Amino acid sequence: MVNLIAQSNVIVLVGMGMTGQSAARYLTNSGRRFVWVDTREAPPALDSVRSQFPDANIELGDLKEDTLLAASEIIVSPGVPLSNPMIQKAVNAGVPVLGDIELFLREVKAPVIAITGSNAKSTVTTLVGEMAKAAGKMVLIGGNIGVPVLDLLQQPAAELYVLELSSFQLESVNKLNAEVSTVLNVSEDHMDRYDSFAQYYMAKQRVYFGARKVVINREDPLTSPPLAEGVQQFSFGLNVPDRNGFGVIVKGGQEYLAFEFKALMPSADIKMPGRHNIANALAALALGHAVGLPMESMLQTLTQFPGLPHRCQWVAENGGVNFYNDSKGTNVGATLAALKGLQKDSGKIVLIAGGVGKGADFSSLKDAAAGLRSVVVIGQDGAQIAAQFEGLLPTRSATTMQEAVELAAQQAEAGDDVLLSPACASFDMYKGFEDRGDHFVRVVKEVVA
Ligand code: UMA
Ligand code: ADP
Repeated sequence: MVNLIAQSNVIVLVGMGMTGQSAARYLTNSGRRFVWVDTREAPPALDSVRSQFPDANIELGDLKEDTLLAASEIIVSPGVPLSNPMIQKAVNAGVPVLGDIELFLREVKAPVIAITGSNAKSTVTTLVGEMAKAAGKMVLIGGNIGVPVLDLLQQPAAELYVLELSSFQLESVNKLNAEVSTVLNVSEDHMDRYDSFAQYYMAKQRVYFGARKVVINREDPLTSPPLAEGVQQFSFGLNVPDRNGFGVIVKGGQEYLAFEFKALMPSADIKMPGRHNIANALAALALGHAVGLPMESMLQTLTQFPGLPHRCQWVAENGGVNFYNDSKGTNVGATLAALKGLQKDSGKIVLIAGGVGKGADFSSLKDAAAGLRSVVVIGQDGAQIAAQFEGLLPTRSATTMQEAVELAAQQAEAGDDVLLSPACASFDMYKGFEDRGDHFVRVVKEVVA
């Protein structure tokens, strides 16, 4: 159907969060008119928006058909599902619906590295950014990591952009045309937004549309693009690498990172903790290699980059028990990776988990039971997690983080680890994963003091 009213040049911007505000700055700077809508009657950022954009034309509450159908384009924030019936009506009427990533791509000429995956996105994005900096490149990182991409345009142009992209952001991208794209891994997440796992997987796959090179995870077939003809393919994985592959090999009893058959450096020299971070280091090497970053400086970066806070971050040691903050473990796949990543020959893990489950199936957490001493659950969906371990392990329930840490500390034995890796979002008890992790760190420091 033809959009009869698209002759108007008024853009409709949906959402007043970080993305909406950056898009409003971008549109204002380029002298374009827009109507700014938000489906909440009182969005949290409303006062700040009104003071930053005193002339903005704002509409609050349910999306209005007249407004949407009169738009030349609708720019949606990632938190707004495209399945919203009003947005679908606009799509069916031929109004172009896009996100901030598409607007950014229209402006940018430099190569883009596009990174998605259910987990490890922020770690790999930051690490690739650090590698590029160490190689002397003018690089900017942004996207789902918390820096809206349109804000990157306010800075001097970069030689390379490294973007962390969520499935929500990818839904509204038509063709990314990245220099190199990767899906790091795919496991269930955001099942409260998607009708099926297949739909979530398809959103992730959009990162490959138009990519010149791709990086896949050899250990996760869901990361392969369906059609890779004519596209250069690199891979990573915690196994022996093949052609164009990064992996690990054992030489003289020592494990090395390797490219094809060539040993690069002992994997023990990576500063980030845990085996899952060896996989993340290999993914970053593959992405950096694909855009021509020098190997030596990339390896040097791996010996210095400590990892990000809230991702298997070491907090304290007390009586032979180490405490780790993995508050960013917000889905089952992340928690399983953290548990496997920290596993040692001696000692077990006391897991603190729970929060908002986002409709997840927690049953695969059982696969990690052998490495666990016990489980302490917190939050709204904690009981669902405890139920998985019934008859397998001791479980306890806590109503506060303080109580959870105290219970975990009591149960841990010398040589064990206490790990906060909730497999859940935090919004039942906290403002976000940082708030939850910061609280855990404070409580641990009090408890072990
Ligand atoms: N809103 C509506 N209708 C809706 C939903 C939201 O009007 O149906 C409005 C809200 O009232 C609010 C605004 O939209 O005013 C919020 O927009 P948003 O939810 O898109 O959030 P932003 O503040 O723009 O932040 C987004 C990402 N958030 C989401 O995708 C939910 C941020 O990722 C990202 O850092 C930021 O853009 C910059 O790119 C956060 C996130 O939780 C960290 N991402 C998810 C994840 O990592 O699992 C995908
Ligand atoms: P994202 O941005 O995708 O959420 P992060 O780098 O912030 O990724 O890491 C989030 C969580 O994912 C970590 O706290 C950890 O629990 C888990 N994780 C880290 N690396 C991996 C990996 N290679 N595979 C699966 N899970 C991982």
